[in-house]
Amino acid sequence: MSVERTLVLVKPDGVTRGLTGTVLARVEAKGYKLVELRLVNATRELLEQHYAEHVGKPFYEPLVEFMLSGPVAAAVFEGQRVIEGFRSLAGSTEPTAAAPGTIRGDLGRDWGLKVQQNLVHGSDSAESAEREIGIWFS
Ligand code: DAT
Ligand code: MG
Repeated sequence: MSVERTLVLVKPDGVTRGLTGTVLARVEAKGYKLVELRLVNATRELLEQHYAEHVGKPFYEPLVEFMLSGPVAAAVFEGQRVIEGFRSLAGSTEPTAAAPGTIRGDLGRDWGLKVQQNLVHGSDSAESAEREIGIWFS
């Protein structure tokens, strides 16, 4: 069985709040291997590809604007079942509801904005991971 890879993004809220190292350290501490890392000022074109599944949703434009608001730390982590494992470590989408002990639950909150600022992105399937790694590391 080949070792799985996932795309992890520390979103602009995480980078701006100085939490990049904390987030990456938590993923490393769980045991996953960091295999790619770069700081990116995303373009609208890149984000339109990355968030294609969300086009037309009410939070889509606020989400793109948020992701353009500052640098993003893009990383690839590797390990058995890392896609599922990172999603579990990240916690649920809404930081208010995300369980304590998760990245979003411990470090995030609702700021009353049109888009949830929840610190991290993680690929949700092997197909998404392959597609997203190609977008951020081409
Ligand atoms: P996830 O990042 O947990 O995979 P998603 O892919 O459904 O969540 O949505 C992408 C991002 O958009 C998410 O991290 C935060 C924001 N978002 C999702 N649903 C939202 C909603 N109903 N209201 C505001 N922001 C939302
Ligand atoms: Mg998603």
